Amino acid sequence: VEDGYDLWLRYRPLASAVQTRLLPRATELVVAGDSPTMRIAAAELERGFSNMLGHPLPRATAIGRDGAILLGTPAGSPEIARLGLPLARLGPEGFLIRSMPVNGRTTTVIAANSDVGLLYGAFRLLREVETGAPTERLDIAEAPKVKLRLLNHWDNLDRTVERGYAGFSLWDWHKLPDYLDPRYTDYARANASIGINGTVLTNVNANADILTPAYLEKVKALAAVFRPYGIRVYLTARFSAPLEIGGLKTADPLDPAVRAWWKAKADEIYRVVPDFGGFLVKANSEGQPGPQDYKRSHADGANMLADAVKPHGGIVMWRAFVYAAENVEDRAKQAYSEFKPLDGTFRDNVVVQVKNGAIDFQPREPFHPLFGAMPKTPLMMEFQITKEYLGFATHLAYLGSAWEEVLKADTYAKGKGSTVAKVIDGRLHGYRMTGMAGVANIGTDRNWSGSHFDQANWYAFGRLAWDPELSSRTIAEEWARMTFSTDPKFVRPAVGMMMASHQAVVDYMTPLGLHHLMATGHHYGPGPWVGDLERPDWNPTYYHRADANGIGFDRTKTGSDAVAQYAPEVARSFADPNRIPEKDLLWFHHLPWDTKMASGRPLWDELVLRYGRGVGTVGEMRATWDGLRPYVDARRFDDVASFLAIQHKEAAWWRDASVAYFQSVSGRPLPEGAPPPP
Ligand code: GCW
Repeated sequence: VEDGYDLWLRYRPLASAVQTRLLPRATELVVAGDSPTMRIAAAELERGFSNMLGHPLPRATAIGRDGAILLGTPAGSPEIARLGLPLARLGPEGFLIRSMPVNGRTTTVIAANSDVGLLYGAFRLLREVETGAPTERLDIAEAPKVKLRLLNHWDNLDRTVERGYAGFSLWDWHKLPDYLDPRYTDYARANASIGINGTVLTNVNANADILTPAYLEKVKALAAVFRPYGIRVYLTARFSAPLEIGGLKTADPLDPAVRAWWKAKADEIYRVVPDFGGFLVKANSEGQPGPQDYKRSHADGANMLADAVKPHGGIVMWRAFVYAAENVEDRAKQAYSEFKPLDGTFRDNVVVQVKNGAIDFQPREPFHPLFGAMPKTPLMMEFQITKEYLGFATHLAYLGSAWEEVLKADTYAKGKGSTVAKVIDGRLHGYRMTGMAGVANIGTDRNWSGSHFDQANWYAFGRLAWDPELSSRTIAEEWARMTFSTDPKFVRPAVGMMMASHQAVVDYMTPLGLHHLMATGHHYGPGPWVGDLERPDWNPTYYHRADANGIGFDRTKTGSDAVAQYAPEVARSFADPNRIPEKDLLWFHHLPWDTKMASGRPLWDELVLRYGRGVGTVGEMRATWDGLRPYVDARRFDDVASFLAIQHKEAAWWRDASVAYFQSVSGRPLPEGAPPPP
């Protein structure tokens, strides 16, 4: 049965018409050279083509027939070197695919500067075929625009996954290092197919035990599985580890004994895993230990770890997601306040990892004010693939479009056109290191991501990390074609549904710039009323500030003045209720219920109708999916249909609870066209 395990790498048999067209271009495979990575690339081509063509792709040692596929690097093969292909500008991970005569035979050449480039090229050629692209005259040259393309697993050592909705952690620590679950290989393969080149195995709310010898042996075993797929392993470092596993009395980053401990720990790790990538650190945030416990700065902490891994070529990814209960400043301002003054003080092997928005992966957030504000410190993007605030695995929300919106946002840091994408790919400030991290949505569920459509978010993350300027629609099309069907009668409606899905969730959860209205703690379902009083910033009323007069968080001069953290052009437009895009309105403004909206309606009416619109869109998504039954296998069709039914029911729950609550505050009647109260 089709249970989703194969992800987008299904390689279903092609229609016979397509096969006849393709056959002359896939007659034999010549692999010029040998290495574990090349063997994987070759096996993938054999698996893909034989499944799609219905007959094996024979191996040959030299090109003897028209329609050969030739794979190799100029360094490893004189035959490839002789072709004189323009590979220099493709870097260590790029590739070239070209239809050209070799030895007088029509050939598809996959060439690269490294073996992993060949693997990426092999996956790319297969994608062309799988998506039904014409393969007669190929001339593709590609290189990733971002260097670090990483998954962040919030996986605990007991195999629970923080904010994970797809089962338990894939890492079976108990059976490692001696038993290697074949799933580790499948995981590496799936990631390599979309260009992901690193994985942080452990939760940012870190457990120091991962750094003990017994666990490092297990990490070594995983690293060995991932290595030929071009994937490096990283770990989270608990800042207080010197106390917990080192027997020290302090973790002060300026203390010589602490510095020596981390240096020795890094040396030890690199003895076990020579190509270890480095550390990811969450410090002084949500109660985690950090340098501020010793009155030191984030730079002091990051630099100490950076010094420890530097001799081995390692890096430190230091998270900017910081906020503290004691801090009375608007939570949205805290990361900028703490990090902006540190610009230029970090070691050259430190990257600061910044969430897309200033609060916390809300259904929609304006871009984080740090982007564009730290020209001397490489910033990498952190997106959340797992849908903590977007209905977990059951609600369909394609995040490609949400991420595209952030990447296209203009920071104006160097005038118009200074997009977040250009910050991330390093062009704007000339960053020496570039990166994008995605908090993984992967677990032991058979379909990996908890739902079939959540696989699209893993896929889209990889594609955008490779090229932050890709269109999310194009990515959705690729994914839908590979995962389900190339039939335009399927692809068009399915992609339409995906592209509308994120806005639908925003509408029924947090329209018009509202945020953090989820039930406290688990974040599933509505809870705009008073929540966890332990900390004001865990309480939804802190964010919406609704009262009899109006709603929204005033972040202009008259309020927290968070707008001032943006470049003047952006700040001016955000600060002006008439210029700010309506989608961000209540993020920055507290407005009377009567405020006239673009539609001409008062804010109150608009808010209620947006809630209704979100539910309506989910209804349309269900109808669309119903019409796609002929193109989808029964199992996956039913899975998706059941989840859409859950989403529809819960979208109405969100609408009804939210409208009822806000009405209890505003005291206003429901506008015409609103559904009657339940
Ligand atoms: O989104 C919040 C989550 C926490 C998470 C934290 C973070 C890992 O609710 O579960 O902790 O962000 O990003 O550090």
